[in-house]
Amino acid sequence: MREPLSKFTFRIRSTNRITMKNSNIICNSILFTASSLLAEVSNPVEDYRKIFSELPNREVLIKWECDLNNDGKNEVFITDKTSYDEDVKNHVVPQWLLYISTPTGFVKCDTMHDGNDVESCVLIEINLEAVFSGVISEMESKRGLVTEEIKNPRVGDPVGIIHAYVVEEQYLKHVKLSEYNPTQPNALFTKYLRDGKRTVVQKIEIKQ
Ligand SMILES: [Ca+2]
Repeated sequence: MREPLSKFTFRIRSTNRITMKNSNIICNSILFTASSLLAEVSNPVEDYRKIFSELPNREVLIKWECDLNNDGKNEVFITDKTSYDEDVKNHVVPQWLLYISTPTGFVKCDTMHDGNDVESCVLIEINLEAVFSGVISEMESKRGLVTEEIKNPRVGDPVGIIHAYVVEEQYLKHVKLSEYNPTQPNALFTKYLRDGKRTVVQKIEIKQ
């Protein structure tokens, strides 16, 4: 089982993404986060490039959108293509920065509530091949997002973890819905993530 909140926080991973260069980017991002808490932004892509200013100017970004808080305006998830490709190559779930829609723009999601814990500097790991966006009965029938990560420990069976997220005002609420052996049937997987149920995510490459 993963350590409880690691997937949502900037973390050091020896196998991917967080190289020395990226560590600097992240430190800068944390500083930026502290100084811009809940500041509204009009353009998430521009804001992402500003935050990760050490990325090359021509770095391709990847974004996808869905309306998590049901206000009729999509939330925006962004990462950079280099990190995304590296994560996919290493069979690691890509990490996304989330921008939550507001009536007049977006706010960067900096906070996640997980039970009694509150995490800041939020990056969310979402496997685009296993996403459901819609009403989640296990989350008080609010609209949100369900996704699954699969862990393959060196010893023992694989572990499937099904996560649910809903947007509460300007923060994210997370609940782990299920942990199971993905070689076996799972009612929540069937309910949200099987063929015909899951949401097909269209990711868009942004070249400048
Ligand atoms: Ca929305």
